[in-house]
Amino acid sequence: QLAHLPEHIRAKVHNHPCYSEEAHHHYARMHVAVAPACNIQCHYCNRKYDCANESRPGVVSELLTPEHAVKKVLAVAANIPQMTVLGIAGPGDPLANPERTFATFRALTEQAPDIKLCVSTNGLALPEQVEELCKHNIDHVTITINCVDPEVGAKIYPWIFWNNRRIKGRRGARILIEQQQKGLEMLTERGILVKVNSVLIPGVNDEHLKEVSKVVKARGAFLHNVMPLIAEAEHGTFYGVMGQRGPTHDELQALQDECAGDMAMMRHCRQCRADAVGMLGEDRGAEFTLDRIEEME
Ligand code: CLF
Ligand code: SF4
Repeated sequence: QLAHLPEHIRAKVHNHPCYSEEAHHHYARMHVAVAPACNIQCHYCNRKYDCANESRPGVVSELLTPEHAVKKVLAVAANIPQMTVLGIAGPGDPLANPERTFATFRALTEQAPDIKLCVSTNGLALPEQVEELCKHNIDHVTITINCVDPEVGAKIYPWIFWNNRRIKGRRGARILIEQQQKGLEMLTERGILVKVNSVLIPGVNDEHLKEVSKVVKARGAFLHNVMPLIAEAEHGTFYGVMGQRGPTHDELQALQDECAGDMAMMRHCRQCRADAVGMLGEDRGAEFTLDRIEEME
């Protein structure tokens, strides 16, 4: 799977469990939930739970300060030698919490320079943060891109928070789409590997995602991860309450196959929690609560 890649890219992905299918059998990742705020609203999100752009909706992660996050990473690294990647993916949007996110990255660059840093964002604040991301030596960024057409976007995003104002409907969606595409281009120009996550929402963006795949590939995205919408009424999201269904397994696979003509597809995503620890699909978070870490010290 990696053999066709140039050496410098292989070096970046060979031990990243999300960017390489092969690597996820051997290497682990962890997330620290340091980023509570968000700057947009998605119809599949309820703020009580983790950011559903990258994480499993319906779970509540333990919010950490950057200091506690660093402690936790060092404790996990000492106990799980396969842990190669530290990601920040919530519970809100990491780039809507730049102080907390970058304080964590800064401390880890100093104290654990071998751990790869990874971040996942809705993209709204991305262009203004690209230089800062480069300073922290981040090679992997995920942007959740569910549409490239504001008409479709208005059915997914009721509003965004932009220049201290709430902007609704198509106008908001247009700004979000422009920021995502600009951010994607800026990152790929700088050699950062960008994974695009798309949430498949039947009847809303299912037909449209093939176009999304083409557009992001043309802008240099490395990998496309089409994830199923998980909408349960009890999660209290707009979609959940409106009875919007998620895709069937066959629908998801069919769309991944159709997009695959255009670019590499990720098919082993486990929709991790914003505080996940361990191999993909594994959750060892309970072994590394703050109480336990203090006992270890
Ligand atoms: Fe985390 Fe995401 Fe980085 Fe991976 S998860 S920030 S790229 S280190 Fe991976 Fe989990 Fe799927 Fe995300 S399996 S939800 S794709
Ligand atoms: Fe929720 Fe994440 Fe969307 Fe923000 S970006 S509204 S946290 S799903």
